[in-house]
Amino acid sequence: MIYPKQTTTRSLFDLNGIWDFSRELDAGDYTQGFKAEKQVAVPSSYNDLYTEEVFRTWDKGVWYTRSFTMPRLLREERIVLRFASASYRAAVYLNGVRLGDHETGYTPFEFDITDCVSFDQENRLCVRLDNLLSAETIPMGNLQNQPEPGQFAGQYPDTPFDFFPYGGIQRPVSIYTTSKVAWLESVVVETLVNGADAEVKLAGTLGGTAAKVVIECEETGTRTEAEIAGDRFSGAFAVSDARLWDVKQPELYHARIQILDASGALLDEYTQRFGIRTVEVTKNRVLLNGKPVYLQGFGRHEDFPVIGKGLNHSVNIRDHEILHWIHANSYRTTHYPYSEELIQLADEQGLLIIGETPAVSINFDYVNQNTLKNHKQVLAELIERDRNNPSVIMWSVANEATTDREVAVSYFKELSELARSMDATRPITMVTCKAEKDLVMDFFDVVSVNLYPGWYHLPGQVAEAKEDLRDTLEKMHNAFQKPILITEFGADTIAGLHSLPAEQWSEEYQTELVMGLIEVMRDLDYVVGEHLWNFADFRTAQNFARVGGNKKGVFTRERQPKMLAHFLKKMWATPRYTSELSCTED
Ligand code: BDP
Repeated sequence: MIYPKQTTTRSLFDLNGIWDFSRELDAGDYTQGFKAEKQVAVPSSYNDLYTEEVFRTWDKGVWYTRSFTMPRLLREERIVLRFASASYRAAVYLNGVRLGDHETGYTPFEFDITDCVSFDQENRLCVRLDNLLSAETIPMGNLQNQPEPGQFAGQYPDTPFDFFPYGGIQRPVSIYTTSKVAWLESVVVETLVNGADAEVKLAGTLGGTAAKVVIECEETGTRTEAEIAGDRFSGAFAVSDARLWDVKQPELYHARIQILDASGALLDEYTQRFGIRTVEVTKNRVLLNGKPVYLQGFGRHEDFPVIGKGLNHSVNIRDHEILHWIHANSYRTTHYPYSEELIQLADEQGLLIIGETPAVSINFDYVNQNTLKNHKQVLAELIERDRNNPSVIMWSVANEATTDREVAVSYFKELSELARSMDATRPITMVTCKAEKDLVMDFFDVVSVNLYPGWYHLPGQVAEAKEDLRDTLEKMHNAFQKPILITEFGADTIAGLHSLPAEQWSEEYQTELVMGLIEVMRDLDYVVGEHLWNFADFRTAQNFARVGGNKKGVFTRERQPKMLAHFLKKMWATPRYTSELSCTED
């Protein structure tokens, strides 16, 4: 699947805006339309739009509907309906016909509606969603509030993770058209750097019957004819004096793919953007284009007042703006794939992304074959979606699974093999909370770890927390002999709460603890980065340990800095490795 675009051969229009909405309150037929309870915005989470509690935590069936008309001039085209995501489980009906289903909430899916869309009358689109998490869903939920200690027991709604389980059509819905004769289905761009030059390989799949595929590189002017074998095509071209993509100079290239018929007439045209860069991991460094880069940044959430996890371009722009202001160079898409538009912004603005699946808090007391099946599917969908984005430098297969149990070993072996078989160009990681007791780190290139000394243990004791951190990291390094990325550490902090001496929840404590822990990390050569938890405060499920959400943000939920932000900005202004300076000055 490719990102939907308007091109010289493709039309694109969106179905965003106001839809009708109802909870599924009875066994009646909702597939051809229904009496609306409410109106709803697309894209948006529905949970925080209304005033009644019952809508906020409703995870059973909900229905979305709207109508649309198709312009007759598109009658001869192939028509595709695309959802960038729908949380968690979707069933889609067009004019009463079930088009199909999708499970997991953060990856795109689409349906060819050429045969059931009408050009003579209004079309009725109905979508059933439910957000019922279980032992088999990714992420898990409704474990009878018995996740293991530390996995947020006793919350409402009942999830083993703390962020609010928002639901709804949270990303755009669109219709795009292609020729019926032949079209581009998918494309993978891989680049190989040889000295100053690069080789660019494109491979993909075609729909319909194409006679010829031509690939043109806009920047170099190269034009090559691809080979076609069945529904697959492949081609390659060279770029001399390649301009490498990096954080300060995010150079992008464009491959125009043209699909022609036997007479040479253009059937489909699509431009795929890509970057040329390498990522490698050595025993104590992450290398971008052969030069060490220390990852400084955050774990975060797609989360904002009212819209929940709904795509909002203004919030995306603001987030990247303040990431640059504070001199962050990277973030992890905790704990699920973020919008395609945000990853594209990272490509354009030079931020390094660790792309994570929605597998947060997998608990092996509950895992079964379906959990693994769904986990594999969503990992594959993430890699397929974001593999052409140069900003994505690593895949994170999961966050905080109970990986201190033997049963976790074969499970993560399979997942790591899947990731490597799909993408040999990026390192992979898995984020542990089991420190040196983790049993699955053999399968991963970078050891990522979440550690909360000074918060969940050793509260209020910064000096002891620093010693504890050093001790844990040394044990982990002895056990795994791999580079370690600290993917989470921090302290809940109420903006505006001050205390001298520093005490938990105050801005002084967050600053003192975080800066102290970073001092330890920077003293250990095998630590390859510091990602704070969290970029901004975010909404959580209800729980006695959360006051109006998770407050570990360095920024408030409204994206204003807490005191710590100014200290980080000062420290992060100077790259950790001197070679990073040359990396950006080349
Ligand atoms: C970690 C989780 C993260 C939580 C964080 C916290 O990975 O999702 O929000 O703890 O407790 O365990 O703040």
